[in-house]
Amino acid sequence: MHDPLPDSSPPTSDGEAWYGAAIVRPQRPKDRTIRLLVAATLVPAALAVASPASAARYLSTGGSDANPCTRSKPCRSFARAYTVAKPGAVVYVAGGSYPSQRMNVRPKAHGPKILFRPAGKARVTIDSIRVTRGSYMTFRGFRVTDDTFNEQGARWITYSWIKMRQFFIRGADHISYRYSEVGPNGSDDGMNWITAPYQTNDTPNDILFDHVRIHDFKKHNSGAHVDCIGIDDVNGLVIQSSRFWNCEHFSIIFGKDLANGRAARNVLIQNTFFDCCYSGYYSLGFGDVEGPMRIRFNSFTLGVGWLGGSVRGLVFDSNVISGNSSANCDEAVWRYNVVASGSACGGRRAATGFRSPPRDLHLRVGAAAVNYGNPNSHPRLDIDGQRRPHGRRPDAGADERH
Ligand SMILES: [Ca+2]
Ligand SMILES: [Ca+2]
Repeated sequence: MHDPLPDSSPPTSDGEAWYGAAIVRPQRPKDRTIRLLVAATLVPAALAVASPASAARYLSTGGSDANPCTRSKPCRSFARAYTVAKPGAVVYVAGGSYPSQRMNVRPKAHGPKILFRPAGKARVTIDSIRVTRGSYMTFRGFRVTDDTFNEQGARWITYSWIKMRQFFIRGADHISYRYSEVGPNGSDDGMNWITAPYQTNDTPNDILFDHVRIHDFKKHNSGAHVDCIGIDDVNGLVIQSSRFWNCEHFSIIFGKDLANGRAARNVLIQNTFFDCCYSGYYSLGFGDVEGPMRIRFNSFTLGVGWLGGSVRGLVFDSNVISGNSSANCDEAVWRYNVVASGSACGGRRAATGFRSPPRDLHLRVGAAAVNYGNPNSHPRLDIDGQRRPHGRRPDAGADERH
């Protein structure tokens, strides 16, 4: 019922269309963060030309880690290339299929990040990327067959334009996923997780998902509970301009880490389409939340629900939600929300005005959400990268109608 998945080929300079093609009209990058992203990917290349200190390195499936990772003598493993590369270097990866890459390396003390990318338009497939220890690295434009796994020794890692099956963030800090795609899961009922490593207090800090598509986390075996993401112990998490669909139970379940008792705090979720679910009841399920958690300018095809834990500091601001229970009104601060059925908790009761749900949650002409969003505080851009507000006030939901 959704658009075909995008081509997994490495992105071109017009990569924005790769993300946008299936769900939104392609937009030029207008967002400052996107411009910075583009700048960040260009700067290392410029340095590589200008300065031998950040000379390019090369990898190929036929290379050897006894080599210096030069063009004529390429290396074989990502870890070896990282070790010999200087901050800001580009590592060009020749086409082909690479086995799992474990980064257990001496971390660089500072950036700019070392960029791993396909050489030219090569197609590069990697079984998995596991960062056990390492810092300041960007993986860009690869297909990862299995997972990307950030362990507690991982710092300042970016995944950009990566198509993968699953991700794990377990105690790692400063981890970004941008313009990437996650899913579908496999027959083992796997799901994505953000929390401390097993039986530790090592909270993951400063995590970003920006323009990420997470979908098709299904239950394959009876009795399994499968969500698109499980989030327990995390401090500092932003999920924005992203899209969830075909999650079995919930899009996101917030809970408490069983070992250390900590839950999510300092969370912002904005400009995201949540289409939910196969057999679950809620887009967002709140088991435990320490807060603050701000959920603003999102569009939901299903409601949100409390699961019986301790939930504090939750604000719902300027969302469009298909249904909501009046019992939720006292559990959070609600303002400027549009709710189609049930209680809007002081907001507006009206049809969602979605253009073509579940696939397309942009707003129709005349939708009640148009010009109903919070006029005093809002994201500068919408899910499409279009400016807010358009007209006299911002629109509720992820889409600002232009
Ligand atoms: Ca508006
Ligand atoms: Ca828009």
